[in-house]
Amino acid sequence: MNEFVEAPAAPKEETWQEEGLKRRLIGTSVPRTEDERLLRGDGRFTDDVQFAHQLEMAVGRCPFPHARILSIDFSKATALEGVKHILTGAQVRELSDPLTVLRPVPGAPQLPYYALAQDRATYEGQPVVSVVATSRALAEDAIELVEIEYEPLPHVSDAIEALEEGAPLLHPQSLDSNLLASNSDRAGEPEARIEEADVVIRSRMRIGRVTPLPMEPRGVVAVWRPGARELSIHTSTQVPHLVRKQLAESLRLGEECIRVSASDVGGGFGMKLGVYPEDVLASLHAMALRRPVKWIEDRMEHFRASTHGRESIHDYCLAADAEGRFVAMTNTYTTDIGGWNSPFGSSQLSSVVFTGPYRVADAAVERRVAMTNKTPVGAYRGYGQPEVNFALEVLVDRLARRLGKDPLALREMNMLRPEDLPWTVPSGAVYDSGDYVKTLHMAAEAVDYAAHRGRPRTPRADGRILGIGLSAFVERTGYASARFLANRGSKFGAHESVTLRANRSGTIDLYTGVSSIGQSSETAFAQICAEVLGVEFDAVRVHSGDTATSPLNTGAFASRTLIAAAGALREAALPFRDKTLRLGAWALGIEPGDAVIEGREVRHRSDADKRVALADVFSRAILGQGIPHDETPGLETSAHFEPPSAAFSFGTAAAVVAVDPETGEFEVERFVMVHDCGVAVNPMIVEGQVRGALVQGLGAALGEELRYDAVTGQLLSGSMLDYAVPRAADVPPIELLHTEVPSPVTTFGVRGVGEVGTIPPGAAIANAICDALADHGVELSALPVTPESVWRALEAAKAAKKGEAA
Ligand code: SMO
Repeated sequence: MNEFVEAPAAPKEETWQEEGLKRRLIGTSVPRTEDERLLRGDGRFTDDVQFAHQLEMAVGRCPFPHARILSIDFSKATALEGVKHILTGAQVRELSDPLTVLRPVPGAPQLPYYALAQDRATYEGQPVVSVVATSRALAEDAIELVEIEYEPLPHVSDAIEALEEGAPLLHPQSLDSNLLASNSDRAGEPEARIEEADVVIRSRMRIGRVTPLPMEPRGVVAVWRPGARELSIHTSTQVPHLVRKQLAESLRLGEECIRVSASDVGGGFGMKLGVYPEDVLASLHAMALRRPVKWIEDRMEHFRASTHGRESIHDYCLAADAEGRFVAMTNTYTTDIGGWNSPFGSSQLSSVVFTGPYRVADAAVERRVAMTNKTPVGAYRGYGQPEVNFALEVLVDRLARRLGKDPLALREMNMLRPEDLPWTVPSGAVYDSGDYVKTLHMAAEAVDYAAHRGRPRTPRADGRILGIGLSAFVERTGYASARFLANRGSKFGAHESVTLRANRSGTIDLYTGVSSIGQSSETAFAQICAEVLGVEFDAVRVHSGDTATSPLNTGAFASRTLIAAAGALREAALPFRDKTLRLGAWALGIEPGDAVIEGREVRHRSDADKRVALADVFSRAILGQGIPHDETPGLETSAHFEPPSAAFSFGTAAAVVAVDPETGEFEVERFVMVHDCGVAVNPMIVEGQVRGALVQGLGAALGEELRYDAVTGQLLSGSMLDYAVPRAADVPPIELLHTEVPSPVTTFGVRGVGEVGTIPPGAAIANAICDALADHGVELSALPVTPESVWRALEAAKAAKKGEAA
């Protein structure tokens, strides 16, 4: 059992009544504040930021998966007119320190990942040289003229092979194998239970490598004012304050010298979590040249230069008694982290939720982090949770077939009940609350599961067989306490923070370090703030993602922003409200207890004639005029809030798939998602978040995959021509249903919702296909699921049957 246990779920205080909140805005589909500017083309993305005298950077990248750099000759490039500055690995080493990791893998050494490769590059796409010129095109021309002599070295692309004896070593100076680290968690005696079990299902499940693929690629504009000692960075990031910290470390500057701002961010999905080599390079060039330097990642670069996601191999064991009761579960998994430790490190969430929504007391998990000669893998929406959901939920159906049980009944029998919660899983995480079985039944009902189970699996007129698949999940949203993170070496906290400031126009400025990445935090924060203050929604203006104006915070990831920010908003708004009431009451000559804020006024609770405009009250505070003698001037509050624990969202998805038993072709005819994010602050935003993530989950389930050539180690699907991201017409119809069990560990009972949709699609679809083809004996063990993989599984099943017959 892990010694670092999260705080157990505390009983929820009755926030609503206690504070006289009316639930006027929380729970309402207020139109998004962000849409006005985005739909008018008035968004401001990194490439929209322009400075006078700005120069542009291009990066030369290693074309091999693994190579020694013998020499770099840039004399021809320097001679090109318009070329201003060139950096190579040797200079970078003199001027900066290696990139740091925000969440190091416990037990892993710090690898010397410099912004440019030193003597060796360990993945295709690793930056080797950077050039700044008067235009991007010129900088790219100059890169072509840099002569780099490489000696290609033996490489390893497969994570399992990388851990075998004799595999080429990636970082012999720091590691004597390609195992970066391994960690395990356990509870009870799973091995003994497996010995005694009636049925044991063991399988290797493979999750393909994918790319998060935000619409806006990465980008950075660096401006250095030497006289002011101020480095100003505009960048497309989820975590401005964390990028500032990491840049300070690599550039050997004090944090006070760096300002990081993100305006609109065109999607992050986990990939924009922390500093990348190009951020350091643009800064070094800007500091050397004393001119603004911009770098915008192009789409071809993006496929190699930005972190990938998911690739992992899970060796699961699921043991049950004859009735189908789970008696033990183990998962030993290898996760591929690529050629260097990524800025965010490798996910631990596969280890946290590997037992899913099930009651299993004897369980063990082991994570092995393997290094391969491929682009580093980092966080990607759901970050470890879609991976184990696929593996476990496919095996639950396999167990049902083995036992001749109904997959729905098997799940229901094993699911944790509301009264079992809070429930501590082997990693020490605590599932806070929820009704898992209810979502299972809702999903089954929505797809008419009962009628389907009674029907024989015969082909329809079009030759296709219908199957139904379920996938149930529990998702960690938010983080456990800072104490929990500290014990695992994390370099960030678990809190969120806001500052509220009154304006003389009777409005409120709200400052947050959370950047606006499409999650609609500007709208949701204004809703909560206005709700607590009693003002109108549009009286609150949210200012996002600038380290110079916002209190220190954590950032937008791990479905965590609202989990923590809801508390910070409440704790900043309550004293703000109280002071407004005191000053308003003083102006009206009434008792503060009789004053209320309504719309743009402070009024007497029952005497409508006694009213004063908020603009007047706020002006008094700002000027220090016309306020009680014992009050200080000013009206501004800040709060930092850390929830006692993470909140776990949950739900069930169901897919109806029609499969051709000859060709393996299939179509997802229906896809139902039932989920619970606790109290929905804005149901329309929730729906948008779930749909968006479902599309990413469906993409990874149905065809997206970054494949590397087995011989050359080169990325084969590294462009939009080769990478099968779904288009609108490829997405099956999606039906959404919700339940609303408030979380006892968060303010207002919210749970996170940004990532949940990525989790269940793979297993639901694979299970539906295996259900349709159950009479053929087809089993699936890998993502993505494609007509080819189904056809191969059909052929394998045929061959196995023939073997049995012979
Ligand atoms: S994968 Mo996320 O942005 O924590």
